[in-house]
Amino acid sequence: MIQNPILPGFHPDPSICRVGDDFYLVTSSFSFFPGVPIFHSRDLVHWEQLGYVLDRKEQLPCGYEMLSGGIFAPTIRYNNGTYYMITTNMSMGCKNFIVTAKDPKGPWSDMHVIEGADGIDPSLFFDDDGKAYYTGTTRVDEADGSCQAIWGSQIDLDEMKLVGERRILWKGALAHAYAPEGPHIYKKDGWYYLMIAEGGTEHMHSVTISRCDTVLGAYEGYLGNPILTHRHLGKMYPICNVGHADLVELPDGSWYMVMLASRLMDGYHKILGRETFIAPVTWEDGWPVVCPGEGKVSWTCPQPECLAPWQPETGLPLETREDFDGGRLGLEWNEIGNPGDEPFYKIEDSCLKLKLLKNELVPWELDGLSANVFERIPMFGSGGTKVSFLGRRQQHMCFEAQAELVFDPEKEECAGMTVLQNDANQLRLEIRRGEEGQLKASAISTKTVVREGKQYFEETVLGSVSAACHGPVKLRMDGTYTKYSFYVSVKSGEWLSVALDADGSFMGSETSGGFIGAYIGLYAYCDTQDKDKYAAFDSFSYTDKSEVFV
Ligand code: 6LW
Repeated sequence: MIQNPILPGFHPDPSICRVGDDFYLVTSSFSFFPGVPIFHSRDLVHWEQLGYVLDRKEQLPCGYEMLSGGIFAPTIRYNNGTYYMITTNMSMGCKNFIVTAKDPKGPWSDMHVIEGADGIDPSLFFDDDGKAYYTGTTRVDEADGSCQAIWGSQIDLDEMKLVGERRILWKGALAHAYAPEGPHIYKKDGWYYLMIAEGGTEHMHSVTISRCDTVLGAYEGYLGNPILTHRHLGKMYPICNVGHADLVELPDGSWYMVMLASRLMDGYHKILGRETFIAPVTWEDGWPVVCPGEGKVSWTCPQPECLAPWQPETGLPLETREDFDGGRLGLEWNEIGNPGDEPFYKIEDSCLKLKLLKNELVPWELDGLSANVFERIPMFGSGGTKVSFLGRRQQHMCFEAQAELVFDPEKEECAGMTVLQNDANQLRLEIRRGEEGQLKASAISTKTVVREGKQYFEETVLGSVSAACHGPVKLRMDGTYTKYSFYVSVKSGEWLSVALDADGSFMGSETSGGFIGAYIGLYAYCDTQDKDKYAAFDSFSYTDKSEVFV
């Protein structure tokens, strides 16, 4: 059996390709660095993370301010000895670019920006005659206004240039389809199939398909569209937002689909963001049937019979226990925005040391701006300053995170642990120097509220405790569905509660907007200036407690 989600936690817009017995899968990463995580499997059941496609600063210009900027949906394809990853960097002004590699583990090339390729969600298709094609999204003018559509063009991958005429291929299955996007072309039995997502990436998401006998012709929609959606299942069905998919053919001619979907917690809350799921596909009368006999994505699906059992050496970075004894961080750790020239963290003396930078974890510069993420992204370019944050995805409904902090803060300095969603939707356990010189731990929530189309940040202190000591101090966060509890300990074994069962439901994408899922992170800053001083974390652990905290 394959267990869904195959990539738990924030892993949206999956794209998959098969090369012989090996499957490779990439997902979107927005403003997190390194970008575009790449996964490998040989049986579609077990997955390992190979690394990241964009792991050099030159490949990922983006700022720390806009978590939902940066890298949108990637596509991975293989042709004739070369792997191609094509995607959009929104923080570069919506530029589409390709990187290539001979080995999916890397190194991947520098960016090749495709001039004249507008829109998001680029994909590549290699035809049998050796020609390659680009597809993406664009806007077209219609008699009754402009609408989004899927366009295509031949592309010369030696020159990394679009060639020939550019054509509108399809506008989606519905008469006025909302957000036709995420296109991929496949060829089967002489037909070109164009599969896309429609309905927007939240509850109304869906997968639709069309076909044509020429690659850049006018595609005709399938009468049975959508071929997959969960929007008709209502908001009680525990897997929702199903859409943005990619297909892969197995060696025996059977097919599977990977797609994004979100798991719900405590009602209709999507704190984990959009995750990667998988489902079997059959073909009937020349069209795909997804999850035959069931019509919806389930928690398990049959394992492909033609693939030999396989166990990866490393697997996915799901749980973390770090004493920071090694020289480098595990693959699960991400920072926000381009790393720049000056490292803001170091691993030294068996500690992770975060520099006290002036940028706060709450990007106050976004307070009062448009609530529309697409209007905000262009306001912040491709980077500059940093925020001192390192985090990993929240991948489980219930978890416990702990860190040991060795830090003697001066008045305007702080460090802590956070669960962070889009921009200013976050809960923090923050350590500062109190008025009387004691150490003070506070649990703080920052939430975005929208008024008249603008977003405003509201910050609330949920609880505080003080201790007459200079550290070290242990921090603990327990997440139980939408509730988060915060504790500190200055004596071994004794936990003091700072805030219990704080409401985290506002962090779900259904209210917080944007495209991210929750991260559990460590951070440090100084209110007044960048300082050449570090907050040291001696250990960090993130543990799945789904079986325990129920
Ligand atoms: C992505 C678009 C989408 O580019 O959301 O779900 C956007 N689909 O295809 C960001 O992930």
